[in-house]
Amino acid sequence: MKTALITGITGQDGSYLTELLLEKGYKVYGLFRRKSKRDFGNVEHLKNEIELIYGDMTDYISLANALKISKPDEIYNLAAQSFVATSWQQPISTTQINALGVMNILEALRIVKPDAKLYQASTSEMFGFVREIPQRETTPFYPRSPYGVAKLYGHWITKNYRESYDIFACSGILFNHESERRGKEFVTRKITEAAAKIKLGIQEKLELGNLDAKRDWGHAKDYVKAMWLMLQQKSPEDYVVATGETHKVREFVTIAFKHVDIDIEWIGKGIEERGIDKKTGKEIVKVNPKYFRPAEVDILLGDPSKAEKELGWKRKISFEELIKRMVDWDYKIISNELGVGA
Ligand code: NDP
Ligand code: GDR
Repeated sequence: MKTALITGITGQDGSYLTELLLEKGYKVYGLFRRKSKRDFGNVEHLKNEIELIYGDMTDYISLANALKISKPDEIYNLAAQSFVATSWQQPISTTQINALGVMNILEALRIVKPDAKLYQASTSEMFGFVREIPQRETTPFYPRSPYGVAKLYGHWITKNYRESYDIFACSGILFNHESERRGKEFVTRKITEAAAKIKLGIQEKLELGNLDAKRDWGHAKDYVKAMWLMLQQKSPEDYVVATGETHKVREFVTIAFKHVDIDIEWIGKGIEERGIDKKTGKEIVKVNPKYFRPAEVDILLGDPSKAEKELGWKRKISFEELIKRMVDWDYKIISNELGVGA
């Protein structure tokens, strides 16, 4: 039986990865932060099948201890302050977690369990300002947020430890992946939740920032398979994981509302742009500049050919199916809360 330690186990990806590893017969340990209100996040339904160890990415001792207890064959370092917008409000803690946190886990691995394999959660945010489209493993980096800059440190220090100490450490450069378990501050979940609430008559309007931002969106369930595959290879390498399709935020909104039978007509430009319900003439989407970012990543579009060729990875869930699943989920849970059934 193989053993894995997952940092960030309570997050979106941590929960899908836990399900995958349990299915494969792994013993799964997770790093768990102390909170004033005990909350298992996305692994509430799995808490009896896993072992949780208290720790924090900024606390080296706790990581060394977690490795000592779990003796993992594989470490998946998914823990991060993962919301880009917050990285301007909390630049120092974001850097401590997303950059130095990676150094901490690498040092813990090197000292306590040097034969463990490590997966580092790198991101397409490292590409940032457009240098090449589509973006691939060789595209130059130009991050555009404290989050992206900190993640780039994590990416390079992982590569450096691999080259310095001959350890098995690799990074997956994952493009945006979403799901029914996505945090509600991220644009996709904010949209699908609003579509359900507006349809059910408990929300008037959805306020968004940059509707022209383009993202390469996949489903998290597909993406955690790529993480596992990377650690099953003979030698550690970095891979882009993406769908190879890009869509504007506006398009995501149109499809999500269409799924609850609301046809949107877009009128106006820039901060005056509005989304109108064609049937009722009511304004349901509005731009609010408070959601604009100090520096934006305009377009992300990944080229997953290396992962497809070398890992045999392929995404299964399409863009439309992703939106449908998220809207259906939000509609169901909100209807249940309202007691109107779904
Ligand atoms: P989530 O925000 O859903 O989960 C983040 C996890 O990190 C949570 O379990 C959180 O724990 C934990 N965490 C945060 N800070 C600390 C800390 N100081 N010490 C220990 N744990 C901490 O993120 P996702 O699941 O979406 O993403 C997983 C990883 O992949 C992240 O590193 C993210 O940056 C990266 N990534 C994500 C992409 C995406 O589109 N989802 C794309 C590319 C990369 P708690 O519950 O206690 O808050
Ligand atoms: P992102 O995800 O920054 O790409 O990072 P997010 O969903 O927050 O933003 C995507 C794009 O939508 C635009 N946008 C809005 N975003 C939010 N959150 N709220 C809004 O109201 C809104 N309106 C427009 C944003 O400006 C942006 O262009 C995610 C995270 O999971 C990171 O951890 C990960 O590394 C990257 O994806 C790849």
